[in-house]
Amino acid sequence: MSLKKTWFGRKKRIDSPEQLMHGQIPQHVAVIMDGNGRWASKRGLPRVAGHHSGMKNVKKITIAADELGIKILTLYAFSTENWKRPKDEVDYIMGLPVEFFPLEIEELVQKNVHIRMTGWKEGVPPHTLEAVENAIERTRHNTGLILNFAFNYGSRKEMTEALRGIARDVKQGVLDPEQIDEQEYAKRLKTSDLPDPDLLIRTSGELRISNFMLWQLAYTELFFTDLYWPEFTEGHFYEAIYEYQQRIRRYGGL
Ligand code: V0D
Repeated sequence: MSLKKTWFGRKKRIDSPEQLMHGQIPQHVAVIMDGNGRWASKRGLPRVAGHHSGMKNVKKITIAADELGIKILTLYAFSTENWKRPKDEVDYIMGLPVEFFPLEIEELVQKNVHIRMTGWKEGVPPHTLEAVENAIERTRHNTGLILNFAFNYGSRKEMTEALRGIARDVKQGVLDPEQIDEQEYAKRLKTSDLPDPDLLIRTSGELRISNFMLWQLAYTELFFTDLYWPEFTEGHFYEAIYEYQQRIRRYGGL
């Protein structure tokens, strides 16, 4: 059932994570968690019910990623463009970290998960920011999986700000234009201390990047599935990792 809904030909069902342990496990996996609203509409539920269901899936996939030995899981939770949605829906989404935090934090702390956030604080309601900052604080000293929420994030904004920083430094005479190289630029991005994603997963059948980590995804393997985020299970996640392993094995040593 889960297999026919993907874009790829020969699919293999992965029933247990052990089947993945013979191949390379990606260090950094990024996910565009798309299709929550459509999942709900399809079932005759309000769109916000989809976001709630999507939130529940965050923990499941986080734990699956941790158990596989993935080091960083970046989840695209809300883009700088998502503010254009109806106010009721935005308000509901902004309540999710408040709801997520007390429900999930104990288990995440105990599993040594380190929560962080990539994005801008501007425009985020104080109660939302407080919940997110609380989660970050509670897990600050954890050394396990990095659960990185891309929250109120947009890649062009990130790149434009990096460029402005470079321009300022040049103007002030502390940076010579000849010194500007990829490394100089990348260190001014919000993700400068993280390796680039090895694998990007996007759910719900859209075949776009949608202003997500445009610089960082330069060499990332892309995996698209028609499944909506709330129906994307651990099993589907394993299949995406398996697909990644086949690609790496095919092109890696040649
Ligand atoms: C909605 C599907 C968890 C995509 C997942 C406000 C969109 C559910 C969090 C979360 C969202 C973020 C930070 C944190 C704890 C939890 C979350 C948002 C949206 C954006 F510290 N799910 N989730 N945040 N959705």
